[in-house]
Amino acid sequence: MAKAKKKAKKKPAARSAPKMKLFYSPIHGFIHKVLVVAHETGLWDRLEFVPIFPMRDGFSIAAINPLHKVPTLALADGTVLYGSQTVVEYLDSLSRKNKLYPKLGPARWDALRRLALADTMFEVTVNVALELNEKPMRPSVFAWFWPKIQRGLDQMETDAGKAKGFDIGHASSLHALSYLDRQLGKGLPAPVPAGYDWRTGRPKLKAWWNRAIQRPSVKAHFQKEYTGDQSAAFAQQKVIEVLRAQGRPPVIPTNVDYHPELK
Ligand SMILES: N[C@@H](CCC(=O)N[C@@H](CS)C(=O)NCC(=O)O)C(=O)O
Repeated sequence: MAKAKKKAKKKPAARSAPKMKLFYSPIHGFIHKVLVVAHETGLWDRLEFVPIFPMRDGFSIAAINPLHKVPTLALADGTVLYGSQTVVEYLDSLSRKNKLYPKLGPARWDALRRLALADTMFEVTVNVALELNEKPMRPSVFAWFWPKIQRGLDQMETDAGKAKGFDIGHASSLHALSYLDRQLGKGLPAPVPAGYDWRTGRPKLKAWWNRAIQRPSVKAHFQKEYTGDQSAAFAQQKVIEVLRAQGRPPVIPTNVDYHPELK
């Protein structure tokens, strides 16, 4: 008699690791370095996205990050990481698929230099954008910061001529250039020329950008409207979950980090 077929043992359902919470600003016309890294490293599905609008009432994350800045990453055990450089390096360290930080050696130092260049250009552009809210605006701010952006763009043009692969410096360059595009699109005062486009006179950087924005890690979020929950209630619930994981009272301070005059 044929042996009775052994009943296939039912495999216990694979327990999926609890997700990390990424508090970030879901501006769709902007290429987020952290999102690019999450996608490139294969960790996208391990993240729960929590939209934060740092200047709006009800969105304070000061209870879990004293700086109240995005991006902020909360791990399942309540550990909180902030500073985009910390967050991206942490994600990269988890990656089994693809690493964006080259191994120790000249390629790593070059990637870190380009990361610093682009991150600082981004921060300079943020300062410029904040100045737009001042009444009156201080012309000295634009005069001081604009040459840094221009020289940074020229360095990016040189770097684009030698670009190989895609590393953390490249992810940050997309972040800085897309944010600059966003601000230029709104119009910036002198000495920024009207209608300025960083692509003019920088053919290598332009060609690199055109190629890089075709990457799935960029297409996954760039120019895509965020469709998830963007409410303050959702953001607060997620901050409370982090506080609980830390064993702290789930209380969110109200009316902090709210600047109605800033956009
Ligand atoms: N150096 C920080 C800068 C982050 C940053 O400036 N984030 C802005 C949003 S683009 C922010 O959260 N601003 C709110 C605030 O400063 O209160 C990083 O790289 O993470």
